[in-house]
Amino acid sequence: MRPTPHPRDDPEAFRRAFAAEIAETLRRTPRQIPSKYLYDELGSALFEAICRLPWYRIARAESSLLVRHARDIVRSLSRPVALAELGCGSGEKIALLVGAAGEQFTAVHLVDISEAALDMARYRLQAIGMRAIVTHHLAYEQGLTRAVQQRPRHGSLMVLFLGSNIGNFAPPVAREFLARIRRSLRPGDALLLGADLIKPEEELMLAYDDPLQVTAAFNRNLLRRINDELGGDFNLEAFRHQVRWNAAEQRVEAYLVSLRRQHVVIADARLEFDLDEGEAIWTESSHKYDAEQLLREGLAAGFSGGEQWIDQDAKFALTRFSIA
Ligand code: AVI
Repeated sequence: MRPTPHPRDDPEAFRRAFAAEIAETLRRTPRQIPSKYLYDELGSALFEAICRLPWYRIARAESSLLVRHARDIVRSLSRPVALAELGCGSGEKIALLVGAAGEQFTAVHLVDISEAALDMARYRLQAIGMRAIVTHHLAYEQGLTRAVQQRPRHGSLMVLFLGSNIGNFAPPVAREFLARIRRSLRPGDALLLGADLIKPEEELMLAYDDPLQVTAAFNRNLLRRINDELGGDFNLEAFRHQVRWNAAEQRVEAYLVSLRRQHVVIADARLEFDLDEGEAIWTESSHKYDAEQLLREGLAAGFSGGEQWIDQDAKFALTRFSIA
């Protein structure tokens, strides 16, 4: 995966990469917009709101597992322990783990593409007395490389990849990503993976098509973003948010469905196309796993074993993969 330049580092390069990518994905059948573009400033705020919705249980289930099992999660790691979270966001989860583990961590590496998120995460960890905090304003893989290069010479490193972010990767990409993490670690290290599990379709529909329509706004914001940043002329009112459970692929798929026949122009992507009434643009996939399947994925990626903590009610699993 080639990383997209970050808008703050080089806005022009980011705009060009964004335009080129959607010019290609919107020509596919079905038309698509990559889900990574959901997270501009407004999209990230809407996602934070989603995490507080009663129907979207991932964030709350994961936080309570982290607090409840923090000591067990770190117990078998070789001392001293350093942590590295890929996609730390505002640092809420790593701070919960650090606070509940009753452990002095040698360093905490925070990786995120949002500088604002990194500032917030640093502040949160400092507030609970953590001193050795290293921030990496980078995409996951580059941040992982940097954290591994700077890890303390002794002891272990536990990488955290939480929030079911793994679910937004297509399975082959997820597999390669786990293997990539494994290759950067050494015996005694671990990966803590948070992943949402398969659950009844009605629960998934409520989680991804909530009655307050926050998720619909999060999805439609993609079109607003394309209009603002790439000279698009999407009429936001002419699209509705739709989610489908694809049982064969074990994923929730999100779409923006055109409510009528319409013509769309995206000036900066040099793209014009017609949408039929009912035609859908595919914007996101959230893959759901089986708990045993997660363990198998970890073994296939080269980890030697996995221990799991599961919220059976919310159906969410934390898995710590180890390396013997
Ligand atoms: C960030 N990611 C794991 C979320 C998910 O569940 O796929 C994004 C999301 N999309 C709609 N609601 C939440």
